[in-house]
Amino acid sequence: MKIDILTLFPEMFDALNCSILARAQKNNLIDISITNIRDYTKNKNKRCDDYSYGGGAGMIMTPQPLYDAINAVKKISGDGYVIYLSPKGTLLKQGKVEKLAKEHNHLILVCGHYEGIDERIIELCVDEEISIGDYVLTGGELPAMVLVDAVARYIPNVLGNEETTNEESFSTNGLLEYPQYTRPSVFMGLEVPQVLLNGNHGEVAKWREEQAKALTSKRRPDLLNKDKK
Ligand code: 4H7
Repeated sequence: MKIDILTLFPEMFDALNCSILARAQKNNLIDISITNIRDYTKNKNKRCDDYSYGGGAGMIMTPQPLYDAINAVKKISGDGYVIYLSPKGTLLKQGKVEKLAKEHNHLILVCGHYEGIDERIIELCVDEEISIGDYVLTGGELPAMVLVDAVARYIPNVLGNEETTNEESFSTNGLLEYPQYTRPSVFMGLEVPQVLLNGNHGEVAKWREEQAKALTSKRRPDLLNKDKK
């Protein structure tokens, strides 16, 4: 999977060079390129923002450098699915993450900053507008990293054996995860539930399922009897 990220703040993406995503890049399972939108401006002062037509506080990202940057990265693979991260987008869910990972081999993520981008870029270039949640951020960079991380987990061999995804929240059963414990068996006077120490796999599976169901109905009843798309 090829992922191009277009941003005015490329340094933020150093965070992708850690842990599982660093290993996935080293193993050529994902190829992440960060493009500084400012490198494409034809403005003599390298400005990439301008005032809003109609007035109002805050600056808008100017269309020319974005248009040229998007078309430049599209040329590399001949194509690419362009996603704009914005609070106005469709809410990102696990089902969408899976679909993006399986249906595309080149994603182009456009990160807006300030008050966002000129609407004509959305009209001309953007295939899909996605929000990672109902809260406001200073830029689309963190949402882009969230999307990269979530998508990468569906790319074959990105997760090692120890990290596989089968029983986790949302992935198979749409429930929240059961509580987990490791050594020691008593910590600060708190004991690990006895059923987990007995070595009875059937009992363990039953307990975990009960815990997952109880937690989900208490905390996220909206997830019960609901498809994940
Ligand atoms: C694009 C358009 C995404 C990017 C508008 C981005 C939350 C999310 C941004 C904006 C984001 C999300 C403009 C929204 C200024 C906030 C005060 C950057 N915030 N801005 N507004 N939920 N912010 O995915």
